Amino acid sequence: MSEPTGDRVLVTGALGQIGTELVEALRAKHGDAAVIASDIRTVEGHPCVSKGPFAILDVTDTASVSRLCRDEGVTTIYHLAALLSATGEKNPELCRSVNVGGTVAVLKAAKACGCRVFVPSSIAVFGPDAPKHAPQNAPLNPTTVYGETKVEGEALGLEYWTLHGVDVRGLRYPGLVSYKAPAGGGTTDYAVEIFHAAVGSKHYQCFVRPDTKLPMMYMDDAIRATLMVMDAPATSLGSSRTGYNIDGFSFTAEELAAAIAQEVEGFSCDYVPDVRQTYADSWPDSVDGSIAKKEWGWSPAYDLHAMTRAMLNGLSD
Ligand code: NAD
Ligand code: AKB
Repeated sequence: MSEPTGDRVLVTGALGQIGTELVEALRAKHGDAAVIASDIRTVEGHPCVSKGPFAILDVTDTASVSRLCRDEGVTTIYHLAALLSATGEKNPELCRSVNVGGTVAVLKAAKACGCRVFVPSSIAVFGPDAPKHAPQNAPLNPTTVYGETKVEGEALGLEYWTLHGVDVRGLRYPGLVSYKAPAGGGTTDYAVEIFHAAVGSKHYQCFVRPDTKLPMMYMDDAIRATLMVMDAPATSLGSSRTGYNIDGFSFTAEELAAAIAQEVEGFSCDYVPDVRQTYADSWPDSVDGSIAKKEWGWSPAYDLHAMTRAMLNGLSD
């Protein structure tokens, strides 16, 4: 195990797809005892719960968020608790309450306790009027409630930085692909579910059209980007600090199925689009990550084939 760094870290929404791997990486960096995983629920045997401090924390409960930060001497918050697009569009009120209300609670606690904060954004900030290869600075007019909450999250982060000096940073994650935890109710979940089907029944019924192309990223790259942006000197970060585009790679659903079929004999996929197609159609095909590259050196390591092999190996172990 590594030497403690002196940081005291809180991760909200830690039992989700990203938190499962981010807590592991943060505990390797700061020491197990220095990273408090938290979530509104618990899962028996989950490594975030069994391998270090864990707290039940509802991020919409402003007083509890502040109390935990103060009592535990938290110095950095990774705020992952949120509802993703598919779940969020089914319950817009709860989506706004958790995604915006939770972010306000975390920023208030950070201001009071002098914490640094990471708040993830998403490619869902873009809407149909953004170019299909989305630049860093494009019109942000999303057509999903989830996307609106992400635009609001970026704006709140900038407000707390400029008005209150809270060091808030964020990334517009693409769809994330990983095997250690299930995807959490988003539109890009098909790119995760398809691998589970490939190692199981060898057949997947995909809920978007075969030509649906979205920006995606393997989780190892997403965790590396998160640690990089948080480690970057504050002086290198410009006005995109709460919502950097980060490029991974893009593929259509059909290209993903073909990449899997190259590795898994007999794998097949059919396509029955549902309402999530609408959300996917409103998002870009790819993003321009050149500002992240220039300001803090972002460069992805995985492409479609490296990710496919890593996913299949991970699920077969
Ligand atoms: P997830 O759905 O897998 O996990 C979210 C966690 O938040 C869950 O464990 C859930 O129990 C918890 N949660 C829900 N309501 C809560 C509340 N009121 N208080 C505390 N915890 C609560 O999500 P994820 O994929 O890990 O995403 C984390 C963040 O990254 C979110 O902000 C999401 O918008 C963003 N993001 C994710 C992706 C992706 O592909 N996974 C892409 C872009 C952005
Ligand atoms: C979702 O599909 O909702 C997320 C995201 C791109 O924000 N994966």
